[in-house]
Amino acid sequence: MSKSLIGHTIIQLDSIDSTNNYALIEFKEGRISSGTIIQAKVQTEGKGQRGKKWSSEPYANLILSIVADLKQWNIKNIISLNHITALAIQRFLSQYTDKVKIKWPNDIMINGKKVAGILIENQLSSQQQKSVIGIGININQTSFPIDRATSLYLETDEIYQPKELVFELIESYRGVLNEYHTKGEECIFNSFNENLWKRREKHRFFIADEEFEGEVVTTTMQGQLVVEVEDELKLFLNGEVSY
Ligand code: BT5
Repeated sequence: MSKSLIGHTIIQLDSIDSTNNYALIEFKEGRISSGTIIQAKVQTEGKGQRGKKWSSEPYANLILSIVADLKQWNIKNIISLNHITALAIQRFLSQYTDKVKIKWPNDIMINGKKVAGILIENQLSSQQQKSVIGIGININQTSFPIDRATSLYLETDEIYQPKELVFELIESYRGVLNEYHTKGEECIFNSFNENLWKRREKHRFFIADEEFEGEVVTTTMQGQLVVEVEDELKLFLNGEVSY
């Protein structure tokens, strides 16, 4: 059933400012249907969360956006899209290397370094629930202008073809979507939490300049991170704490 939900159409672009921007416009105008994937070889103005940037060397990496009509995908809570996407990437990368973890709220880490990021942008109204799921995965890039970044190549010593890997990512995504539909949102939510980076490990957290030690316990269906600090559970919203 889920085969038709995602990846029935893949549009390959040579160069674009942002696959998310392109997908948002095309989806809004009705020129592409739910499940279509926009992949780019070069992205010049990649977006991260809250005005941040995603930088990706030309031709080296997986840069794509998936458009989804949440009614067609039968997704009840929009946060599940986050869980499904993170797990799909985590499982896809775990075919090549271990220690792949999900760093709340939207990063994928290998050995403590960021290998992938997710940017979900929604067009919600009473009539429609459309989402654009942007995914950037570092594949063959060898050096980064930022700390704590890595690629599949750096972790496995092998070069990959992003054009071929996209099919494996789609397979992984279909598997997780299918699990969501057969086993339910709680099962996906639990898997997301089981794979959290630094879960039940002592770690340093920051709120602006204030530093404290704590342990990631879980996340909530409202999207908060639950951290145990000196025997107390504290809840943080996206952007409130860094670690
Ligand atoms: C993200 O934001 O991680 C979301 C990234 C989503 C990128 C995809 S690519 C296809 C689609 N089209 C778009 O325009 N975007 C999506 P955030 O959690 O805010 O992280 C951004 C931060 O990650 C930056 O401020 C850098 O510190 C770091 N960063 C930037 N490029 C990176 C890279 N290639 N690898 C690792 N870290 C990176």
